[in-house]
Amino acid sequence: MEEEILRKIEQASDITITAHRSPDGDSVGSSLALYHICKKLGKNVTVCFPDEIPYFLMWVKGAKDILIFDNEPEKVREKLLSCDLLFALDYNGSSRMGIEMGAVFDASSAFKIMIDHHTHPEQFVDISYSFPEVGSTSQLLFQVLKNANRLDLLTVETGTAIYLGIMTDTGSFRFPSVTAETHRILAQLLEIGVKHYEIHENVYDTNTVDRLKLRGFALSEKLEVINNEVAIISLTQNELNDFHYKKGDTEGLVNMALSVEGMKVAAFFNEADDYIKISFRSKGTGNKVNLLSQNYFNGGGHINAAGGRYEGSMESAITLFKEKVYEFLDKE
Ligand SMILES: [Mn+2]
Repeated sequence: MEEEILRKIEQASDITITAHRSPDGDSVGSSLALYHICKKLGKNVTVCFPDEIPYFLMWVKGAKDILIFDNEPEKVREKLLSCDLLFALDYNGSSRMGIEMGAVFDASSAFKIMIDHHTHPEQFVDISYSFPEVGSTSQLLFQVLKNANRLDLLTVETGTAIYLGIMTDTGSFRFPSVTAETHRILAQLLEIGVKHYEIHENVYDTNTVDRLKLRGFALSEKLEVINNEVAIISLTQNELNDFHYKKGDTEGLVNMALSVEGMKVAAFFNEADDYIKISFRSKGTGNKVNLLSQNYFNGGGHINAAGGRYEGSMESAITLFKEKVYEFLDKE
């Protein structure tokens, strides 16, 4: 299948790459890695995202050229409809881009290829390259190159983007999804000149004073631990406004909650315009937050990292979580 994917790229003249809403390190990393690969093959290629990229990923080469549907819907619509090859990276159903952009994707007559690692892919593409057991889409992209015998296409830019995606989707190489193969790939990336320390610095050492204070407030005033195994942090619109919240400021807070000794699950509740946005994290293979989110919070994801949304008040969202979370915990 990998050779076929490469063949499709080589046959195409105009390629568009899409990823899910709320871009993260893996969607940005895999999209821009593929973007550089297509460019190296001499293709006309554009990356189109539904909404804006968080500030801590803007340094990735090519990020500034990404078209954003929320800002320029007509341009993005035109790209999706006029290209002859359309990629869906790091998501597995067109609704993950939002209803409007998803509808444009479905309406496009381009040949469609999905490369993704989320469970239960929908049938919305011509080639479905789906590996739910692999930790990141960026790792899958490396796998595509390797199995198609095209590692010659790997450059420092491509390798940097792949490293970024693997790093952010594995909690810096610590989730159970990390395998010996993941480390072999990382080693190969370092061998071609990827500077891992710069990637870590660019992503994790970019705080503003407001952001640090918001995080301090969240941890000292809003962290709740239940039964020594479940941790919750919630932030309302007013609280976010007090610290001049900018997109990305609460990134990773849920992992800090999970870092309390003994925690099996952590949840972060974030009041958005007209709903509550929730991030779930867990440890081990028996605490399945993807199922919790699928069943009660209109979302999904992976066993150890999932997202969801709740229509209603913050209080009722937290109450529902406290009621249902134990159904999804390891019973030992
Ligand atoms: Mn991913």
